[in-house]
Amino acid sequence: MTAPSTPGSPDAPDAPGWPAEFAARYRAAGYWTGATLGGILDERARVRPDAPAVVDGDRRIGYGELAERVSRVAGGFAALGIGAGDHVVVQLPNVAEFLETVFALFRIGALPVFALPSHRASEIGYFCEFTDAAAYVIPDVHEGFDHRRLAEGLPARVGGARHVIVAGDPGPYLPFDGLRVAEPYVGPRPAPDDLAFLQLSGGSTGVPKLIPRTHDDYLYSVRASAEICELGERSVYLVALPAAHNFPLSSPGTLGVLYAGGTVVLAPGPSPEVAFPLIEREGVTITALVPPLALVWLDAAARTAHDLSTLDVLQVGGAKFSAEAARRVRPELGATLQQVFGMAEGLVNYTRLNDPDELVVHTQGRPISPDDEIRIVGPDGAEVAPGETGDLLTRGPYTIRGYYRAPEHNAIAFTEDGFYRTGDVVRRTPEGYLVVEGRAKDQINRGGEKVAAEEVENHLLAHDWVHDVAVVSMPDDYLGERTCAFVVPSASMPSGRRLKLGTVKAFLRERGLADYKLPDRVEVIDRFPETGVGKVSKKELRVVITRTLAQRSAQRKEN
Ligand code: OOB
Repeated sequence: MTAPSTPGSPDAPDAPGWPAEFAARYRAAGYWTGATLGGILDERARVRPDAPAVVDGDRRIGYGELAERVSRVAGGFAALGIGAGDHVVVQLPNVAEFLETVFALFRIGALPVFALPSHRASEIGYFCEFTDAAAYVIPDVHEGFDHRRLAEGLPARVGGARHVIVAGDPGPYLPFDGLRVAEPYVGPRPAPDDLAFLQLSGGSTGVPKLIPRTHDDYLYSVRASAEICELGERSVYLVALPAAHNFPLSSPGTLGVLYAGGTVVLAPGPSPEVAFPLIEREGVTITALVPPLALVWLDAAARTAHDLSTLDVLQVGGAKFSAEAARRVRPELGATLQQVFGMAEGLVNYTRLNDPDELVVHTQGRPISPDDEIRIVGPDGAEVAPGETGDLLTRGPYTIRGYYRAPEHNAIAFTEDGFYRTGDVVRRTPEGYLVVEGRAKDQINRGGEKVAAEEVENHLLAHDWVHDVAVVSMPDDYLGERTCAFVVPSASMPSGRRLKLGTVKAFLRERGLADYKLPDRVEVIDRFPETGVGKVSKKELRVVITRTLAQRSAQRKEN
């Protein structure tokens, strides 16, 4: 065993790094260049200060102005006592303050913990507590939800978020604008091998896992992604998905576009009604969607009066995009499709822009880096024959070696020699492209939104009427998969009563679970089918629910 490298961060023991020999190799190969994510902006602000960096509604911010703002916001955070190595839970939608916050934290070496706007008290409370967050940054009201209300419970409950900072009307909290009045920050910068932020894992466990990424490793994936997507100063990227997600953040996303000197257009939502006018107005050249949204866009494109002709590239990823839908992209949207199969833990695969249609339609791309090591293994852990399907394991210059503060889980999720067990079932084509065939992890991929079955099950077990529960995926034409909760009722359930979907949802909402994790269906069952070794057979439950849905839909057609 070689000793892990020890990034300069005080958090290093919590976040296993790359062994020194690998780190040396990645540096020698020119992947890790010794720069930091904050440097992306500084460089552009120096070279082309007047070039447009960000568009948020009527707000247009050039590179020079963005860098200036970031420096002041960094000063504002520092004035609150937030410094290098501190964690800040960032739950902002697609607004300029998201970028200001993130770059300000990069500047001082504090770590954003990326939450999604849809997260609620259960998730946010956990992030604050687990990371001992020094601050929590939120919008006032977003999509009808008052985030200040969510913050109300936090400090008392978790004692973690010591400062709540609000973009918009602050209520009793600190106004984001108050950060801006500070003197520009002049303190030391983080080191390239320091942790840069914690990203959220889709996960398959009872509590979400946090992904520690360093400046060196993430910047490599951003730079290489920008090159693969041929980004340049003329690129205009529409952020339609939630900005904090790894796909729109770095594949190549916001960071890739800023690295290339292009323009980031922030869309308040991903619907065609919002996005199409922005594409026309701003001359958007590239954007990223999950498969269900891509379908909605394809349908809407046929009817739209908006000019979408500037759109060169449509990236689709996060969940499997069907070949039938993939084939429609060029004729119906006039854009080149790029399939993206990535994960916040690291590995990202892209189809390349000049690949033949066959590869673009039928595969999920190939890895970014020549040093992304891919192993496809069978149940015995041995590599399968070329072209056969198996579990995907990976190791490389931007794939983590362990989750944040999770030694026990890491022992399962990574092999001894540092390969990450992705939980994806894939095969590799003769050209070296991956095709995603399924999933081995206990997760529901609800149109790109990941739901860890165990997390939902744990919450449901707290319901009086629930004796046991198993959460599984069920097929869905639109989202690909939805969530079905099979429940074995407890003796406390009054006879003649039923556990209704509405009741279950209300219960989980009350417990502060994000909406996308709530089951779409509840099936009551006397006992669970079991595997040979007496475990709940989720495979069998998926067969049961698939059959039930097929019968229902046949009945509907008959009537
Ligand atoms: C992206 O990242 P996560 O962390 O939300 O989810 C990763 C998981 C993968 O392990 C896989 O199960 C699934 O999402 N997935 C796909 C896929 N892209 C992701 N499954 C089938 N086909 C695809 N094209 O989802 C993500 C991160 C960076 C770039 C793109 C997506």
